[in-house]
Amino acid sequence: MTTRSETRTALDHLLTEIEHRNPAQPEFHQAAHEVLETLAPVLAARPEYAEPGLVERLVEPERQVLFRVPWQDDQGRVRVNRGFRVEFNSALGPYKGGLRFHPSVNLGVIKFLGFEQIFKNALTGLGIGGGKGGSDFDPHGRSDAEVMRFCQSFMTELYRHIGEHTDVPAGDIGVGGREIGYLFGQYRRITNRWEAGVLTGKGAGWGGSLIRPEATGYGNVLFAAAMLRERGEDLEGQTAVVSGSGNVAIYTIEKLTALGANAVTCSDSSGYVVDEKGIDLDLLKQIKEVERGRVDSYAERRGASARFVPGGRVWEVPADLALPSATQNELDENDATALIRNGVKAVSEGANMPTTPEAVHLLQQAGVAFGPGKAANAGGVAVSALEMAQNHARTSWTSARVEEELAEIMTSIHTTCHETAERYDAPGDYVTGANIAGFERVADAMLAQGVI
Ligand code: NDP
Ligand code: 2IT
Repeated sequence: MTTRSETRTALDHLLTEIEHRNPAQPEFHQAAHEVLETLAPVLAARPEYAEPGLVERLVEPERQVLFRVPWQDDQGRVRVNRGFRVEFNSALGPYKGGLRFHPSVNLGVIKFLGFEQIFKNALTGLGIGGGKGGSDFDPHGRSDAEVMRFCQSFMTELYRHIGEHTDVPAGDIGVGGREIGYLFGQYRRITNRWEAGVLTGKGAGWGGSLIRPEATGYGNVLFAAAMLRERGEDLEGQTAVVSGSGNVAIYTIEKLTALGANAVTCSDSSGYVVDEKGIDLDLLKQIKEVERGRVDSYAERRGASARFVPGGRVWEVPADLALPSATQNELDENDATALIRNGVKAVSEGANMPTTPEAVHLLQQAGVAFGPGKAANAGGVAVSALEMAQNHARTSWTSARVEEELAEIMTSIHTTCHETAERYDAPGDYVTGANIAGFERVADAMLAQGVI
């Protein structure tokens, strides 16, 4: 019988080895720590999982693809970016996860995202494995023609690694409907196949699912509402701070507003906007989705209720709820301290790993309900899997049906995390609950499928 402390020592050794074998990948180390540090109770209680090799296989991607992406800018100059696709784990289904185009992308960032995706996808209860990809290409300030040429070059290599039964990419930072369109077009041209299920996040008129653009933000708000319900509260009348102003942030604000909360902030890498009257979504969508502009122009056009704070972080604005929806490590110890001082009740992660480990610890110690991204933002990938199901059946569902399924999935993820945390003596700890529940499902499949 292995004790929890023996298991913990073995996991510590493994974490040291992970750092040694994957040098200069701090985000991947952080994600591995965050998961492995919570697994001791389940490995001690279920000896079959402690089998040598299971966790070691789980932290090693099944396949990693790195490639050159040459393209020409509008002046005819040749640019060279780097492309990535990390196919992390396919025990539960084809690799599934987004593509990120952002200058900060490197192998460690893609591995952290791919690793998180394994557990997130397992939590949805659907048949999807975990993967992630992207490029250090920066779409900001690029013309549509440049973005198209980049996407075509990216797909000219990526196409040989993906497919509806193999690996199904989607969007993430810097990759939305426009990019998915260009990528799909090039895939179709190269392969001469209408293979709708090879990418998700497609346009609604050509194989995309209704509600996929909204799904991550809507799902996160539903998860936050479920956490509040556990405390006998609801969203009505709560003030919320939201970071980011992209896909996830916009639909987070939309759902918060629809459910009676007041979302008072949004941000981008230039700073944030606070709007006492609540964010005007028509204006924000116009600036971000149509004009591809910056948030300071929101403050300029909105009038007296709004102001722009250059370089600041939204967490200094007093609120009942915080929904980080921009990027990793955007909410640190100082931010957590400010949120706690202002009486925050719940933090629900729309982004992937936006809260540093120290900040998570502070929030949990202070009794704040904390929803980790792999549970709280799983609505996006869940609706991607529903898009795959619709593509496979050559049908399309109404938005009401997709929304209903999304709501059921988010409630079920919340219940699973909550019950699993209780089962492992960590009541109210959604981090432990999400990690263990996701792990159990993947580990069972890996054990059944042998050493591969
Ligand atoms: P978008 O590209 O649509 O928006 C990203 C937003 O975050 C922008 O406002 C951007 O500002 C800001 N941002 C990005 N990087 C930084 C940075 N380094 N510093 C400050 N601000 C930054 O991306 P999404 O909304 O799709 O993704 C947001 C987060 O949600 C990511 O963590 C992503 O992994 C996660 N996520 C996304 C899902 C989806 O379905 N799209 C599903 C689940 C999670 P700026 O334009 O100035 O860079
Ligand atoms: O982080 C994520 O879950 C996503 N970017 C969405 C992935 C997907 O395949 O829809």
